[in-house]
Amino acid sequence: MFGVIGRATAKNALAVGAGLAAIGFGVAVLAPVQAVAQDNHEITVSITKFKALDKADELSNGDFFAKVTIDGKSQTTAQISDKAEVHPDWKITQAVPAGVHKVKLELIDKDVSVDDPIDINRLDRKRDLDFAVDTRTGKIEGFTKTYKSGDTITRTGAEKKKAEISFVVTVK
Ligand SMILES: [Ca+2]
Ligand SMILES: [Ca+2]
Ligand SMILES: [Ca+2]
Repeated sequence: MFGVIGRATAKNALAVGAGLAAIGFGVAVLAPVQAVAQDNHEITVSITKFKALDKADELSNGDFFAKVTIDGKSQTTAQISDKAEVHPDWKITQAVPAGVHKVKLELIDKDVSVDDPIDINRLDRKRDLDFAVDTRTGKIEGFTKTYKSGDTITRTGAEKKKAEISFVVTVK
C-alpha cells in the first residue's frame, strides 16, 4: 500500500494535493480489507481441576483464580479458596479470526499487595503455560506432544507455590 502511495506521490512530485488524495484513497481501500477478517471462530479454555501442592498463603488457604490471555487480551475467572482438590469449571471464551492464536494460562493466588503467580509449568523460572491454538485444525501446540480440541491437558509445577492443573481447550 505504501509502495503504491509512494509511486503516486513521486509521479506528482510538485502536486502536494495529489499526494494527499492518494493517501486518502489508501485509507478508503484499507477499511473493507480489515472488515473481511471476521471473528467467526471461538476459543474456550476450561479449567476443570487444580490442586495446590504447597501453601500459597502463610496463614490461610490460597484464593485462586485463573487468567487466560488470547492474542494479548486477558480475561480472569472468579476466585476459589480451598486447600483440597478443586473442580472449578472455570470457562474463558474469546471470539477470534480463523487461524493460529497465542494463548497464555496463569493460575494466580490473590493477595492483598502483590498477587502470587502459582507454578503450573515444570520448567524452572517459568510459572505459566504458553501454547498456540489453530482454530482451523483444532491442534494445540507448545507442549511435548500435540493435543487437539477437547483433550484434557494436565500440567504440574515444580517450584515453590505450585499446583497441578487440568484444562481443556475447545475451538469452534
Ligand atoms: Ca499468597
Ligand atoms: Ca492469597
Ligand atoms: Ca516452573
